[in-house]
Amino acid sequence: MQSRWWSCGIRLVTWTWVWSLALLGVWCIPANEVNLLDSRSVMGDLGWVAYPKNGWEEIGEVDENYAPIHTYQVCRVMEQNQNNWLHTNWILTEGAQRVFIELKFTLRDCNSLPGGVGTCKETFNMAMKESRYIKIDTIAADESFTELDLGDRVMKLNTEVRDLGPLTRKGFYLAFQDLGACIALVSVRVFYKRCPFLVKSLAEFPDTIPGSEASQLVEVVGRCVNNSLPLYEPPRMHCSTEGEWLVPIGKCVCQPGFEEINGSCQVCKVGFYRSLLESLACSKCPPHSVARQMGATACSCEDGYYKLDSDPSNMACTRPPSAPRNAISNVNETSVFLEWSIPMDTGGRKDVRYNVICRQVLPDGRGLEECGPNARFLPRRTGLSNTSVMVADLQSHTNYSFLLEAVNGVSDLAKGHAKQYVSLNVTTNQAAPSPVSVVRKGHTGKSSIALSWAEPDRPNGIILEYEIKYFEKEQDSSYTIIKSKDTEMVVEGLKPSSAYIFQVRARTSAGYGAFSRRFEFQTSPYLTATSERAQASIVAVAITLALVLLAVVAGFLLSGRRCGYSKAKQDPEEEKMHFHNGHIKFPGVRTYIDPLTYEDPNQAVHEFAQEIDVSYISIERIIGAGEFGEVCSGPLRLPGKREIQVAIKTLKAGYTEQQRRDFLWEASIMGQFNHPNIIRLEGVVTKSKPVMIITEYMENGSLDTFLKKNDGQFTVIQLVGMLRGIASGMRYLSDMGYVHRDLAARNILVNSNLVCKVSDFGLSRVLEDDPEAAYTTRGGKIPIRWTAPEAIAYRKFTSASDVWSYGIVMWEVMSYGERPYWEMSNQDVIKAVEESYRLPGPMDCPEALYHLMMDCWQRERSNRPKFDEIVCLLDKFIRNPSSLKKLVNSSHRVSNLLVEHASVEGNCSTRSQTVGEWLDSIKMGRYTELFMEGGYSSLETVAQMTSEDLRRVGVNLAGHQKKIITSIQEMRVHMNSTNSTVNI
Ligand code: ACK
Repeated sequence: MQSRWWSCGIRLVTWTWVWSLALLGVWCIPANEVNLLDSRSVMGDLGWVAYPKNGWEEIGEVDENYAPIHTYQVCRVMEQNQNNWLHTNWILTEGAQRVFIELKFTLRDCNSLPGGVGTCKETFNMAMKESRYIKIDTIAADESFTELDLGDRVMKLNTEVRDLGPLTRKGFYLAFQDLGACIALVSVRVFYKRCPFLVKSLAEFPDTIPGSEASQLVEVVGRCVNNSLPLYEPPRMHCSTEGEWLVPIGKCVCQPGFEEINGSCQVCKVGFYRSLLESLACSKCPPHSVARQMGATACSCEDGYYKLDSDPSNMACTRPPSAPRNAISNVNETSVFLEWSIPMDTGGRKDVRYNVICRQVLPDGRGLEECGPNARFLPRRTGLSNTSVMVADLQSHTNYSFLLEAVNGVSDLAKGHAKQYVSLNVTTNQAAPSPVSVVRKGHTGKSSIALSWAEPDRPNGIILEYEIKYFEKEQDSSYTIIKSKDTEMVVEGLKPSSAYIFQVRARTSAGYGAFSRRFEFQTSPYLTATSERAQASIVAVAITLALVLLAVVAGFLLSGRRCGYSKAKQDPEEEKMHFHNGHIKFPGVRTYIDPLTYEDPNQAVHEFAQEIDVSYISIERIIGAGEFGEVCSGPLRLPGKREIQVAIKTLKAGYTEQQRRDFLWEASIMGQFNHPNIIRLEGVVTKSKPVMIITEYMENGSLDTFLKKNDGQFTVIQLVGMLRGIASGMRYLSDMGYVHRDLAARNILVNSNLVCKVSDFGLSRVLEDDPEAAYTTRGGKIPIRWTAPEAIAYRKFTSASDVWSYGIVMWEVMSYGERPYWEMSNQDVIKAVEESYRLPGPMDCPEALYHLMMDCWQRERSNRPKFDEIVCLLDKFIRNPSSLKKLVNSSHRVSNLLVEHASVEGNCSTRSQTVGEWLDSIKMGRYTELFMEGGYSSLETVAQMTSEDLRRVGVNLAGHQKKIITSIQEMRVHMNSTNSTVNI
């Protein structure tokens, strides 16, 4: 028998060539693995020690390239009580705390051995020693071989990998213990994984050895390559124990004056510049500007050309405009209507405005004099945006000289630039005098009333006489007219105690002006002389009071007129308040401006979006259908800029003006944002058809479809990385005072680096304008499932309602694009949410994330977390993935079950207490910081902690551990008593 088994051993050896290169695999190893030992690469004797000597034996073989194959075999299956050890040499760890051991071996199938082989084993043990031997694992073969296989010359080579850590010493031994199996150990490879040096987004990440824990991520802050800077935040990556770089956060960009070429920052050439961190490539200096040095961050204007600080850096330098052209006048009595054409040269700017200088030609060649304050300019004298003005209330029969001047934004900078005017000489006609504005009553007798009045404001010539028309009140079918050369007269022959109506008008050689308004005065009754005097003084007081009242009313009317005017024309202050939509504007914080505040929607579009010439865009393919037309993609080649891939939203033909406005509305909003997690607007095409909105291209399309396509493909940390991006974009929007209202995974776009960006800025206005539209959104679908209850009930849309929607997006992400509330009807969803039921935790969702979702779905909106808190918490999870280890309790994730909100939160008293308050209450407040850093930010997560977790967060004193654990146990009892799930 012995020789039979021995021959089996010999046959094993004989076939070793079969697993030469082909079986052992090619000699190259993955770039992120570093070998500490590879038995295949040792040229001489391995020098491993076998004990007892007749146990493991080394069979020296060579492969077809004559490279050594060190095979150790043992096959003492027929003998009882085998205990054969094989010890390796000392293996240096090179600083790795976690190593992997890859074994390749064959193992004989015991059943295939002839006769009852009672002692035969099909496993062996692997052990390691730092200070003493510890068993690593029992190794079994996936496939063992039989005599038959040997006959067929088929070797069933097994590969097993085990990981080992945390290691604490500089090195260790490995040992293999055979207890009576028939094994050939063909190769042993010990290696560790490291995240290899990487340059990503212009940041260098050094060779990094992962942490010792299996799921630990080591956060590494990247170093921006030469001539680059971090954008917003220092770039970070996370090195996993698998030696993979995960969750990129932040990035570097070339500093101004440099551009990114092949992963490094190259200086801008002469004639080129780069000013903004956000733009990528150096751009050619715009017209009329130069960059004489390399590395320019801006171009300077040629002589005679200027730039405003507020002009975009890619705008050409400009100059003041030439004079207006083709000026004509049209005289109507004492009004002149002036009209002109835009200047031949606008100076390269769109902000051309016009000023009118009005001068009266003095008689007898005495020169010119500025027009007095009486001349009225409609709409105004300076800063006219239209090419016409009405000048009214000039003097009649008078020569005027008007100078029309065009100015633009840089006119004030061009001090030495001679102003250019177009002049117009005009002679006014004679107009009738304007109406007398006030008629006053003087002494009143029982049959007479003394009247006086002022000359009309605009006599328009010499007043030849006044006509006074009067009649007894309510008897206006007959009246009397008397004339006066003066501005006073006594009307006599009146009835005592009677009310009379008086009106006065003036006459010049141009004719009569209009009558004044009606004035009512009363004659005196039959009275004694004294009482008549007393009466007169009372009347005088009354007149004074009436005049005061009149002045107040006139003032009120005038101010009312101003309001009306400014409302139409928008007073800048009023505009400002309106712009900010009720938000207080703090200096330095950019605020979203509602395009509704623009009277002309086109103006809003061009304020925030760059017009792109359609010839720079090529449409290559259709990627989807939007609400207004097709969505396409293709390259955008702007002159002097690098070609980029863009998405092109088109407005289908036959649109109405309202549809065009609604379509471009989104661009007016998107153009105001500049953040790595908000879709970037490149510009609009409005000057040709079809009208287009051009945005950056997002290779992976919308998040919901992307997740469904890649169900189960991402690590939790990758999903959290996506959620962090979305939260960061939303934090930016809420800081800007913008409420999204339609935050959902379908409105998030994903690029090739898995960066998520918030998009779709169209809905808010529809909801604003149309009360019905709360239930009929653009896609015909109601965003009820994503919308906070207060927004559904009474349209209270705030950043807090966006936080609710964010919670739903978290749920969509963690369930890989599942439809929230599945097939429940919208009405049922509203009802269930109202009754405090909430979505259950998705499958395999970390509990900490589910708690965050539940917090987003707090009924009381002030209790929901803010977006900056969400970003902060997600950052903590990423830094400390062990906080995501615990998955949601299965009772919270049964499909079609909703969860009662209170059940996850615990009762109100537990809920309202923070972790810090609880620790304070048991005098352990000093650990609050450590708990937060460890990801234990809610009492629900704390309630799951074990003593081991406590040690991990850094509670090392036994007495403190005991105190905290006791309190946690009490907390659990309390929570369990309120825990329930409900089927609806
Ligand atoms: O899920 P999708 O592929 O991503 O299909 C829709 C479609 O157009 C209609 O909206 C896709 N889409 C929209 N904007 C972009 C963009 N900026 N980059 C890539 N795809 C986009 C969206």
